Amino acid sequence: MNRMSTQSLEQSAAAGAEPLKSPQISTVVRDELQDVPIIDVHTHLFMPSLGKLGLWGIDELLTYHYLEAEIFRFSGIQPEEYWRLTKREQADLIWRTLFLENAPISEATRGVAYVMRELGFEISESGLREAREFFAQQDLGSHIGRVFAMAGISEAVMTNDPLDPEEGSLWEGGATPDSRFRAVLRLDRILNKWDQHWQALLAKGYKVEQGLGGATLAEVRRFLADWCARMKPVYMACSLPDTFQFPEESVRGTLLQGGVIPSCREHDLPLSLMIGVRYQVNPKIRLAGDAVGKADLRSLEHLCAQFPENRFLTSVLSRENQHELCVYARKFANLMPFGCWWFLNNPSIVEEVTRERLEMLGASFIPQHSDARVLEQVIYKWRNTRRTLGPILTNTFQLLAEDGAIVTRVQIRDTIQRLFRTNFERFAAPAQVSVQKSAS
Ligand code: RAT
Ligand code: ZN
Repeated sequence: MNRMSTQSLEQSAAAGAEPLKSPQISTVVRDELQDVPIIDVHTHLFMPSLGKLGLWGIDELLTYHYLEAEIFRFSGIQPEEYWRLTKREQADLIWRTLFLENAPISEATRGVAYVMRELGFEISESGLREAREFFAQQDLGSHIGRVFAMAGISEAVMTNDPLDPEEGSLWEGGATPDSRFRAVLRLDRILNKWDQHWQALLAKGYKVEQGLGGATLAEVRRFLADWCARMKPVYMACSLPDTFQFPEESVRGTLLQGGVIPSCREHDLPLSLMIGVRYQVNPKIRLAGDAVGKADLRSLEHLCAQFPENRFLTSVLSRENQHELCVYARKFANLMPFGCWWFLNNPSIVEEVTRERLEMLGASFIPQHSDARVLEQVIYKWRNTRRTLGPILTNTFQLLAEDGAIVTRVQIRDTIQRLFRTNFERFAAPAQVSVQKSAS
């Protein structure tokens, strides 16, 4: 329950404007972090009308690829053998090995242990059985509402691939929107795997050529325009390898420059670049088989400088690239760093990266996204983010107070709102935000 509703607005405004003493700051930060309704700016969750694409429940939590990476380290099972098991058998094996025979101390296992506890189940043989019974009884629509409330998020931004045959046809059939979910036009198949996917565009009536000749770029823009109309995305997005370069004489370089970047301008959408994946260094373990590499962020410099009217949301996977990303954000206001992505989403690294960002950028970045693939993961991922960020923000405001500035609840609240909501809202849709402001 939001504490604001229990106080009169005048009282709370007056109370919020009082100078805080240094020891009060940690309580205020903790409360404000608890109250902010977070926009989760990048997930792999799906609204209910996208059917089976949306994963939820204990068997999905246990077979998350972050945990699959760990099962091969703790059990002697070979990948070929693991993939032959049913999902339930895989979940049984992971439960037994990573939770009962070993202490679940990694970030990914500790997260599941927390979700189990929050839902009232033990880490035991019977705990798994009871959790399965519980999930079998849930109605998805209301379960989503409860999970979002437990996580403290108001909206989850999805990852929507128009060329995924299952997903694409659901959208084409008119998937019912859900105000708790926002769409994102994900372009990996087009930008990274054009040779395997250009014919899917051709089959849908877009006159594209494999060699990008003729009207290909205009037709790619028409394809994107049609999907913007259908999905109403909040941004377009692509993950990119550590070897990513821009400008580059390559299919991706040409499609970016002549297709995607102008299309983002035309529809007034940011482009999200997630840079630094070394795809499939171990294909045998499937989704868990990607790794990380340090990227050359001059590509980002060139994009931001060459296209000042475009906006780039950016997450970089390598720890070594984080400082450089902050430096570029200081040079280019059309660059918005976001999240501690994938292998970075561990408290030790989130702490380091967030401190660096606060020191270099103030509150002008988006500290985290969940990347949740299974609904209930938002419960632990956002809890952990709040827990790690509380002391960092407290320290930031305590230093400010020690340096003689007046620190108030209002100031702390505004900062937290910026970090977890308004930086994204403004960056994703600056026109809408200014319309709302002038109307109020
Ligand atoms: O974190 C993950 O789950 C990765 O497998 C990727 O999906 C990554 O987040 C991405 O969006 O490409
Ligand atoms: Zn992701």
